[in-house]
Amino acid sequence: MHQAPEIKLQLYDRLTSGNSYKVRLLLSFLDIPYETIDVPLENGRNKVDDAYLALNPRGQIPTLVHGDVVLWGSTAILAYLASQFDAAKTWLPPQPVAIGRIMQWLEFAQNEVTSGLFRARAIRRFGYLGDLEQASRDGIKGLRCLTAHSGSATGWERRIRPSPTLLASPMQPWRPKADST
Ligand SMILES: N[C@@H](CCC(=O)N[C@@H](CS)C(=O)NCC(=O)O)C(=O)O
Repeated sequence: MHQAPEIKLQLYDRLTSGNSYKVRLLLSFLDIPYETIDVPLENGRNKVDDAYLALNPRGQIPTLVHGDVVLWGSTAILAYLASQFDAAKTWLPPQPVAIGRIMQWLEFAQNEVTSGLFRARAIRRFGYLGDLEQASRDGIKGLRCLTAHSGSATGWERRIRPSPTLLASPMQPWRPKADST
């Protein structure tokens, strides 16, 4: 059982944001109470002011505020939440191989998935600038890599770890959404 944090977490996000969804998933798995602050979208970009840019110089979402700790970037936020609130160390196990494997797929999510599935959806649904055909091709390439290799990742998880780890969350946003743009 996880202990609720003494200081309530704030998550700047938006319901349609896949990177925020990763964080909401882990918060929910860890049963951590939090409040959300909606960052509106305007012409395909976040509508942010100087106060928000002081929290997150990239102007992106998600951003997590936990007392004095301010973090942006879904990968960093996932690692923080798992390290800070998962006493059982299930989600981010301390073993070197586990950390390496998890970081490997989190990196994949920030590269192939971002330049492919994420970008294709963002262009089609939110009017991001970019080459939709190239993003779709990159998305398919990423999916092929995921299909070919995630079997070994989950197989590895099953052998070494009986419980899910952070490997479970970074791919989730794009699976249902890849078809629903
Ligand atoms: N690498 C960042 C990417 C964050 C990102 O691209 N966020 C999108 C929403 S999913 C966003 O803020 N888009 C609007 C904008 O950039 O103005 C992460 O993993 O958090």
